[in-house]
Amino acid sequence: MNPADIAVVIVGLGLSGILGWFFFGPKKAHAATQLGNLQEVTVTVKGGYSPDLVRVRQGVPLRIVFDRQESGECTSRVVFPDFALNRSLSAYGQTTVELLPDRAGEFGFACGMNMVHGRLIVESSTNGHGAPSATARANDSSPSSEPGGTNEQPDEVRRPPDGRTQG
Ligand SMILES: [Cu+2]
Repeated sequence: MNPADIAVVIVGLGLSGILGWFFFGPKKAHAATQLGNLQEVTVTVKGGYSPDLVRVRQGVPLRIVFDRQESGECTSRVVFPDFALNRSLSAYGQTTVELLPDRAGEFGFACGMNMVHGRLIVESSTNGHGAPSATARANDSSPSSEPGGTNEQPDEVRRPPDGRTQG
């Protein structure tokens, strides 16, 4: 074997490694960006969802901006069955979808025909012994300075009625 042959073998091995990783390696989930008491991710819609695997935190309102770079019927709708959410996506535009991932686990989403798919991986916010995340606590003043104010957040904390009067 001369050096050129050895180089060819090494390149070949490297290429097979890359191909093997590409097809059989672990799929890397894209983590949503944490913005205080909100997490956001942009998903490009073009023949599929990119990223199609999104890692989010449990209990933090999630905003998904679907950037749809195509027209046509297939991806004109996105459906999150587990969140009872069904939204039409405008062609060549961005559509914002908001939901609260209140349960940990994996939840699929798909086009209206259930042909193209993506998944949300909701990670439990409590690791082990239930300490609430420090960032969520620090941002107690929720950033509700948006015009319109159509944020739907289940933030009503009911206090038990005060049954006692002072006498
Ligand atoms: Cu479709």
